[in-house]
Amino acid sequence: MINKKVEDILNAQINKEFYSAYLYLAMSAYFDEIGLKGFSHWTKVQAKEEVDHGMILFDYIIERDGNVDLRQIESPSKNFENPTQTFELILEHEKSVTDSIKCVAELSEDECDMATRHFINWYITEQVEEEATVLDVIKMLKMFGTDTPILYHIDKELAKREYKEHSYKNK
Ligand code: OFO
Repeated sequence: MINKKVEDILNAQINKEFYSAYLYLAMSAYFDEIGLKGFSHWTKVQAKEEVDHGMILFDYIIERDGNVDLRQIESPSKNFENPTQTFELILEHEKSVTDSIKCVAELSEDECDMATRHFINWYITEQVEEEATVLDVIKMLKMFGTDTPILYHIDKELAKREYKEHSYKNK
């Protein structure tokens, strides 16, 4: 049986991952509205990955004989002004997710739940990758500018992103 404090923080993390999916979907809709199909695709793929992140936690809690507690998901922000500002919001958001993952690691260690401490390592690595990928896009937008022909090429680049399913068993 999983430690109750650890179970609680994992359930809170499920909520954050599903909120992330909502946020990326809101961004995907925004990019679609302004005609950036590649940006829209990229954020939609990310939304699917966020659902996977939530589901891995879900399956892990069940495997540890814990109780999954699905909490209310907040409405995502719709404060999107342009691609650069939106990607900066993504980076800010992912940094906050990284912080909450660190709290899961810290608590599981404090509670001597070494299985969860080990399990959460996958998320720590995933966050490094996510922040780096987002930063690459921001650098691209800042380096090349956002004139229409440039944006057109960046959009084509982002359209190439492929969805790779992650699950508890194949993460
Ligand atoms: Fe789940 O990594 Fe982003 O939020």
